[in-house]
Amino acid sequence: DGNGAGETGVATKTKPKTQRPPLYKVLLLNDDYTPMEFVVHVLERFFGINHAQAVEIMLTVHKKGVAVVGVFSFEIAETKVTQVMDYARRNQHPLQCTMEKE
Ligand code: TYC
Repeated sequence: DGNGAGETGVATKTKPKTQRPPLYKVLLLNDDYTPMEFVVHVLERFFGINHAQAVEIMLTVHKKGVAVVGVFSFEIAETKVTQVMDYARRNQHPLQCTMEKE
């Protein structure tokens, strides 16, 4: 069963591996045109982030170029990216949102 070194000899132990689902980081990218207030609104609306935290994250993206806005299962991350991209496009802003495996 993987917990011995044969009928005789030195005993070994194999650790049972707990299966965890892979997680995905959702990233927001900086650009020169999307208004700061729009980005703050997106963070509040689609990620449930409070106003003060949303301003902080927006400024991090503005200064550093990118920031992680949340970590989710594949399906939730994909939904967030689609929602943000659709909402930005509907409002004619070039805001980019993407995801990557953690
Ligand atoms: N750089 C934008 C500006 O100066 C603001 C901005 C912040 C845009 C974060 C996108 O993900 C972003 N208006």
